[in-house]
Amino acid sequence: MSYILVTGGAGYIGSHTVVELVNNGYNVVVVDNLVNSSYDVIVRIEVLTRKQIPFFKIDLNDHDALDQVFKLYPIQAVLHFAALKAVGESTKFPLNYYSNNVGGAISLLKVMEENNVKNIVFSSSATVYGDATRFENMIPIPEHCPTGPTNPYGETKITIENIIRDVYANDKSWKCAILRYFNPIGAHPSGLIGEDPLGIPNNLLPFLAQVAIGRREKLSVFGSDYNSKDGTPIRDYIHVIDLAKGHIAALNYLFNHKDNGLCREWNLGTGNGSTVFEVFNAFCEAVGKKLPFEVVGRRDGDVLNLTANPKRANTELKWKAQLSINDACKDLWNWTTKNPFGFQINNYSWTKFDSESLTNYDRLNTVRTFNGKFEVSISNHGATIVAAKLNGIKLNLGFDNLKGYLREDNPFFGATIGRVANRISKGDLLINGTHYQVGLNELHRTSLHGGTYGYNKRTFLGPIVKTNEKEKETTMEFVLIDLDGTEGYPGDVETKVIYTVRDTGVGGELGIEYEAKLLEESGRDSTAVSLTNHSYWNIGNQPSIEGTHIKLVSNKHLESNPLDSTPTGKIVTSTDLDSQNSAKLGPDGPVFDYCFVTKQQDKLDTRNDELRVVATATHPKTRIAFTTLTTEPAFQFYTGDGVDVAGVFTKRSGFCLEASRYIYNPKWFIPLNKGEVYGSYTIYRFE
Ligand code: UPG
Repeated sequence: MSYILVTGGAGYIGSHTVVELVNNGYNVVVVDNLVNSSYDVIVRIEVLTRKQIPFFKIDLNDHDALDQVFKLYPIQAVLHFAALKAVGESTKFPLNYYSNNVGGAISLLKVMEENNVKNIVFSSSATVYGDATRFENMIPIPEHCPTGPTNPYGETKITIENIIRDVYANDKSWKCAILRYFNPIGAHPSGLIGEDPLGIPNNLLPFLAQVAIGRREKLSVFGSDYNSKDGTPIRDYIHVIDLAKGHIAALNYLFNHKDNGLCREWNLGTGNGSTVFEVFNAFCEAVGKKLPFEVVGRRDGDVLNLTANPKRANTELKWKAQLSINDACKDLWNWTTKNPFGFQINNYSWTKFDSESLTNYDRLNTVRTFNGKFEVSISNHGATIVAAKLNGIKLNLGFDNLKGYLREDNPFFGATIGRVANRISKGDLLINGTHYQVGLNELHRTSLHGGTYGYNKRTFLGPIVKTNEKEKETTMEFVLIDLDGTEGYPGDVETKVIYTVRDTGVGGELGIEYEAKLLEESGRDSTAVSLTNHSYWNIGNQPSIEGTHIKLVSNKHLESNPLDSTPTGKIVTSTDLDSQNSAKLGPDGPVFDYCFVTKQQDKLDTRNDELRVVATATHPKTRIAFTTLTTEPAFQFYTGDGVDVAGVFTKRSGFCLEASRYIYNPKWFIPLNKGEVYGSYTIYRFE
């Protein structure tokens, strides 16, 4: 297995290229120093591509750290994006630009040479041409146009080009593609990744997007006295997806160039020039309103026309830009409305959850409500609720790190339970007339909580974090692709777990939405899905649940088979609840481990059903009121009598209220068929 190393893969163009690489079957490893980008970009690429992306926070000038990556992964080629890129800033901090861009490139090339990796695609810029209108007949600009950058940023780009040319001149086995980008715009059509400039944007479209979303007052048009049809300068705007595809074309060109090395420059542009007003109008159309602007004086260093002649790339790389400015404006507006503040979310943070791992696949993701009272931490491992706290009081049982969750005696603390929650007698699952043997993991030959390798043991992708200030809520969306045959379950299933941390004024609440679909690719017509969360709650701020008052909405529960706790098919009345359906939990009893039913199980997606209170609990010591609301027809109430986590937790240190489906029985089971959606919504509220 070989890898493409992408430097600056968390940046604007780098991230879109990583997606294209993965879509084209390449394995990718990303290094980025994150000075001008965010790790959340990588998380979103993972969700978008459904693949884990190895990532290293490394500065290219750190030779040894970079070398380590080459030692860990068999690198076949490098796509080098990492650089500082603001023209204006480069004139103020030229040394930073030279040391970061030129120094970083030298360090990278050295490490490549030492590791005998000699394929590179370099991210250059049309800025190397400077003002091409100083020559006759050089618009549209061909690659042979003399270069002559007009700012330190441009100088760094031409210097790196020269270094690469010298490296090749000395060793003709190198294969080097130098790509000169014109003006990249737009975003990924999914709205998951896009440009997220820090501070005040320098470039036209990012600035306009901030005007449209209300972060800036109006656009300043830098001069309307140029010699163009409307007086504004002309640029060759290219959709970032087209640009990303140009890198795949260049990479394939290098790989297909078998006999000897090469070093060659290619322009990546559309060949069409557009004025500032033309782009402005296209964006206003995408937004659906006229945006405010003012014509001001010319900007220093701006030139009349930078339009590419892209013929060399068209013929040699067999690549041609396909998307229009209108496409780019639509995608940019989609990205902006979905992420008004880009990747910056103040009440979200993450730390590594697996301290021994080199990668960041296992993280602990924490969101705090705007009122600061309620905080929830979720791990990628099992999309597990690791900690929930109200005013600093811990409300659930859990461990501090991944190791705890991997313990044999971990009783599913806080985990997402799937593919089918609870027990399946003999692991015999009957779906539309076909029997499936699913993973057995209990003494009495039952399948419990998805078997030995249930959802609780998987690393989920995500979270995609979004915040909605008006609703005072922040969501974390996790995704898992559960492959056909895992633990005996048929079909590839995509499961989304969306946690919402919401401010309720006096306290906070945690919403859990489940959504699952059978993926077409797996070629199966139906499967089984039944999801829940296995949190153990303790609202008394003490080791035991003793003293908790609990009141349930129903006293009817499924009768369970005394041998293996699977349902007999009958519904019976609880003998442990009083006439109000309530109970006071003592040190040893009453013991509950029943699936209480509140309504008929009659649909696969309950999310549009009424969100009903199914249980309330209070504790005299903390006076915390804990309410469970759900759209689901049942919930397992378990007083945790089987908990025995040696040295950490004993029986009755937490209780479970797992909103769910009825425990599996062919009598009432509803399969998930192709094209259908499984869904549910549950809220745990603490006040
Ligand atoms: N413009 C405005 N108002 C703004 C920003 C820009 O009128 O607030 C105009 C600007 O005068 C220019 C056009 O919009 O005519 C495009 O400007 P901008 O988006 O800043 O791009 P360029 O100045 O063309 O530079 C970009 C990159 C640079 C790259 C170059 C290659 O910033 O790194 O080398 O494109 O063409």
